[in-house]
Amino acid sequence: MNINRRKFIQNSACLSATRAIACSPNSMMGASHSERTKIEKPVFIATWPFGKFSCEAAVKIANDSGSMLDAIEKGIWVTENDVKNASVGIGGIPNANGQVELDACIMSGPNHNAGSVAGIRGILHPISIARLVMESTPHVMLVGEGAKQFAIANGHPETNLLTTQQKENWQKWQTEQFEKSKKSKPKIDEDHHDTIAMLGLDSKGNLYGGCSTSGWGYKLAGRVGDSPIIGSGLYVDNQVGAAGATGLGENVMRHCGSFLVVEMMRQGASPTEACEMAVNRIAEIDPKNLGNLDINFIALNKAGQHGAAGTSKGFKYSVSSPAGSEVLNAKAMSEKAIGPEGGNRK
Ligand code: SD4
Repeated sequence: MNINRRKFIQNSACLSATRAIACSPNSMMGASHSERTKIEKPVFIATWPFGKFSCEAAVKIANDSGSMLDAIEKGIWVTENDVKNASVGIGGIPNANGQVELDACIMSGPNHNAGSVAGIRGILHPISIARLVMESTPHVMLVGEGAKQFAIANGHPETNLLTTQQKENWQKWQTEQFEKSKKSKPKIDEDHHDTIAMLGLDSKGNLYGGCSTSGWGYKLAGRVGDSPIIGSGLYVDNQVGAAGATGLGENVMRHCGSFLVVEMMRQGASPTEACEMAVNRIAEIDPKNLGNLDINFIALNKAGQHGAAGTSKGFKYSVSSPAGSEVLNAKAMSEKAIGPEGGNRK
C-alpha cells in the first residue's frame, strides 16, 4: 500500500471523530494542494479539462435554482451538447456498426437514489433520461430500445447523434482497421475517451453525481461500460463522499471502482489517497499491469475536499465553486506506484 500507516490512521481518526463533516482540510497530513484549499460551496468536480465548462454551468444553476440535481443534469448537458467531444453525447464515436450508443447515470445522496440508462441510441441527453428513470419510475436502470422509447414518451425527441465527421471516421476505421484485421476490438487510447463524471457538494453537505459517455469508440454493438453502472462509473454515499471514473470501463466495472474509492474514504483516506488506493488495489488483483489498466478516478468528500488519481497519461480534472474554476493534475500513477509489497503480479 502506498499510503503510510501513520498518515492513514490520522486520517481515519479525523474522519471518525467528525463523522466526515467537519474534518479540517488543513489537518489532513497527506492532503494535496487542492485538499488544503479552503472550500466554497457549492463545489463541483469533473473528469478532464473540458469538465470545467460543465462545472461552471453547474455552479451557476445550483446558485440560481437551488437544485443540485438540475446543476448536475444541466451541467452535463454542456458536454453532451459539444459535438467536438468524441466520447459524450452528439459527436460521440459510434459502435462498430456506426451507431452512437450512450450510457449515463445520476445519483442523489440525500435519499440514496439512482437512475441509469445504457446503450441508448438517438437521444441527445441520456443524463436527463437517467434522472427521469430515477425520479419517475420504480426502477434504477433502463437499456437499449426500452430506454429510447421511454425517453421519447417523455418528450425527448429522436435525434441523429452521428456527425458527418464521425461517420467519415467510422467508415475509414471500418476499412483500415476492422476489415483489414478482421477484429472488432479497437485499441483504446487517449483520443478515445473523454467521459464526463461529475460530482457536487452543496452548502448543506449533500452530495450528488452524474456520468455520461458514448463509451469505448467502435465497441461491439450492445457493449455497456462502467459509466451507467452504479458503483463502477459513479457512486455517491451521502455520509462519506462521492467518486466517478473515466477510462477503460472493463477494468473499472470488474472491480466496482467508484464504490471502492468511496469505501477508502470511509476508512479515512483523503480523496486523492482513496483514488490512488483504489487503483493500486485493482492493480494488485488484476492480471493487467498498472500501466495497461487505463483507469482514472475523481473523488469529493463530505468536507468538500477533492482529488484524483489515474493511470492514463495526462489525466486531469476540473473544479468549480463560487471562488472560481481550475483544472488540476490528477496524481499520475505508473508501474512504480506499486510498492514492494504491492500485488500478486510477478
Ligand atoms: C467506458 N469508461 O465506456 C467509459 C469510457 C471512458 O473516457 O471513460 N472514456 O468504458
